[in-house]
Amino acid sequence: MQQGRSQQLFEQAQRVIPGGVNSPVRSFRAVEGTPPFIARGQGAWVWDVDGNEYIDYLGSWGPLALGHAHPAVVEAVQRAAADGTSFGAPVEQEVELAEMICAALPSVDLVRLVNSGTEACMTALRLARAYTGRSKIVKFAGNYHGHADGLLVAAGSGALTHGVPTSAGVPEAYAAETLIAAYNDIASVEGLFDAWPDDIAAVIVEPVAGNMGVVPPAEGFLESLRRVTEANGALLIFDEVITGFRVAYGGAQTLFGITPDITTMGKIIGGGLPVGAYGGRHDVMQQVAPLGQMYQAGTLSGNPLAVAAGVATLTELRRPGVYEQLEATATRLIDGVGAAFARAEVPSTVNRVASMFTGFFNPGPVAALAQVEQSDTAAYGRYMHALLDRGVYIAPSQFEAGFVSIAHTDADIDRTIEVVGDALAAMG
Ligand code: HOZ
Repeated sequence: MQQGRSQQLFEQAQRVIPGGVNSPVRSFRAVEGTPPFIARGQGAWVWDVDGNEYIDYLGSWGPLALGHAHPAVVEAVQRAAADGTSFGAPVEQEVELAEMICAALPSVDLVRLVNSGTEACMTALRLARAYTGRSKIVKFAGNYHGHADGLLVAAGSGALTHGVPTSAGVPEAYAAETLIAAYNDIASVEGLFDAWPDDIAAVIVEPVAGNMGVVPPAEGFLESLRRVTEANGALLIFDEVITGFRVAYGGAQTLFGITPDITTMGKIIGGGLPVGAYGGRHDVMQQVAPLGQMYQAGTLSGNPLAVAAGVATLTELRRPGVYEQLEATATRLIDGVGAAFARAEVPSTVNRVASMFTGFFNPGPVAALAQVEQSDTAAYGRYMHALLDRGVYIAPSQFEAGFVSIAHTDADIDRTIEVVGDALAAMG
């Protein structure tokens, strides 16, 4: 695989951007090597600046359920751009996107659009604190809700990958407001409520963990969270930044039949442009300025290009048969990859929920962070590079999710399975 131009750009980038990247997980530090600089994408494929082509399972970390450069999204963005890129004033299409979100998510009566999942989660905490008058938050070790101070405590994703689950620069007093529970362990949550019965404003959870690799919720875990939060006067926040419109059109709350108090979103609702959102019940959302006293604002919130991409994406996703297609594609992939690992006699566990998945170098089961952390990350790194060399792009970290889109064809999947077999054989 040629990497001359990527190598040159990476060196150039490191002179002006910390680590040469604008988000740490892109740096390839966990798997070593040079990240390919991507020149373009089409459907399920991306091409780098050296002309290498890859079948893409990163999907920009989740937003691209339609694949790259879907014609409906491209046309919507081009049309919006021609009319002006930002006004700092209401536009018609933000109403349309908000209506689509409220119609899809049973728990959301009102929704506020922001610019990223980080912003959505950060604000959801402030909202829960404003609503309850309490200060503490419960989060789960290995869950990741973006990089706001109170959420970078025992965090997953890049924070886990790069060994800084609790970031430097977060004041101790502030981190102390974040209580840590164990994912899929309801007793750990109950213990925190026993210790701080009147202080916990909310429990925030990834209903399907995606940021320590995919870990599905254990049977009854989400139901128990709903019960325990309600019994203790705390709010339940579902971080559906990854799962929203991904595991079902109505997100994980529809898939599992749970009604959270607040939902955060991002990724798919922006169709690949920067969008986040938080929403919930009327009485909770009444706290948000200008209706209430909880302040949150943004120059580019509800940006016309971003909401146009979001509306186009959701319009495509709500067509009949789309989620069945995603399910079939993901099943074909995971069955084939699982068989290749079995043939190669490499101990592995593949966790999958709908079109999101992670293959762990771990005999399993992988149902908790402690088990995730027992995975062979060095083997993952070798595997990831062996795939990359053969034209398949997966996340450059064991602790992330992979995604299929409606653009992945059976031929793409079969090619991938063949490549996985070759890669495992080459690894020895
Ligand atoms: N939530 C994404 C990773 N799991 C964000 C990607 C990034 O950190 O760049």
